[in-house]
Amino acid sequence: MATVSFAARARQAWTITRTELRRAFLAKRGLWVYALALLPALIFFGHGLDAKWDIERLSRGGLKDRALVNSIQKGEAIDAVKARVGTPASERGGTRVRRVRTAGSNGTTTHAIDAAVNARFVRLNISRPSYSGEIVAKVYEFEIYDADGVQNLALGRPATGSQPCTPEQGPEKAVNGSVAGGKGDSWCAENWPFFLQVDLGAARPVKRFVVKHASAGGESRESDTRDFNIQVSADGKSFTTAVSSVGAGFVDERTEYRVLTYFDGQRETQFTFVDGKVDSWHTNHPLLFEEDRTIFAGKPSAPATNHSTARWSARTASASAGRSCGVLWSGPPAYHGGRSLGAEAWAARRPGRT
Ligand SMILES: [Ca+2]
Repeated sequence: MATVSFAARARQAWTITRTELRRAFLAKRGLWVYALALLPALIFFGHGLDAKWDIERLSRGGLKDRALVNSIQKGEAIDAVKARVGTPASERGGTRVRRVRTAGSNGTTTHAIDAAVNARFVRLNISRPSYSGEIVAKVYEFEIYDADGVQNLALGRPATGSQPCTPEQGPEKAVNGSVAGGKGDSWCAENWPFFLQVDLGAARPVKRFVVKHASAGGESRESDTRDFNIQVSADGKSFTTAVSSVGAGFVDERTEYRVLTYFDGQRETQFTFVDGKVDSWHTNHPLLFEEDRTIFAGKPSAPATNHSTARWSARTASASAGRSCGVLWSGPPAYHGGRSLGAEAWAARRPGRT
């Protein structure tokens, strides 16, 4: 019986091994399993890179002492904070402009001049006919008073103006003494230039003007006249401006927002300033493996060691104590650090500032 050499056995074994490897481990249809197996590692790697870039970006402004950052209090002025804590890692902001109605205007604006002027012709010129952007001027009533302010001198006087929207909405409807009759109780015009002129019959001292805009007649406030002026004339040819006005009882309410971010090497804290004062803050750890692990495990319960438990309790206590997370971040944000977190996980990631 011929003896098979060791080398021959080894060759045979290697050939079989190679065949098996190719068939079982390197088959194309099996590659997706490796890709799937690598996925968690890729996610962690990506998160790590993301956190690293975050930390580099945040560190550019210099690291701040944690106690100093923690000392920032609600209501503190932005200049005081910068002077005390230093230049933030980032600063951004903006302005929110909200148009609000001044109380009690009711679609009516009143314009008084310092001293009465003699005028026979009074002209209302409209440069921006509405707040909505609609190019339609609507005036329900235009009233003119002298110094004692009792008698409406414009009432029932001859009026002229831009071509009306409909024959029922002529200039005379702005001096008929009422606003309650619906759209037919207003002067309406759709073509430039927008003007309404009243002839008082003779030169008279005038001192006060009242304009009742669209909403005084029950239409939308957005249809109220936005910009206009009032001119007076003795002869109907040369006019002088008596009143320049912006807005039918609206004021622009501006709110300035700034967000300063301070970084102490581990935590970034974003302070939101409203009109220059600290209003709220929010703390975030760019990289905190302990908490990440807990979140991935899906149970924000207390870790085993006493040391960790103490830290954990401190965190959850301060989180549940409702440290202001303010206007911009009220409630548990649904998205954070590149992935979605549940409410519990969010609470766990929200460490106290002390
Ligand atoms: Ca009217």
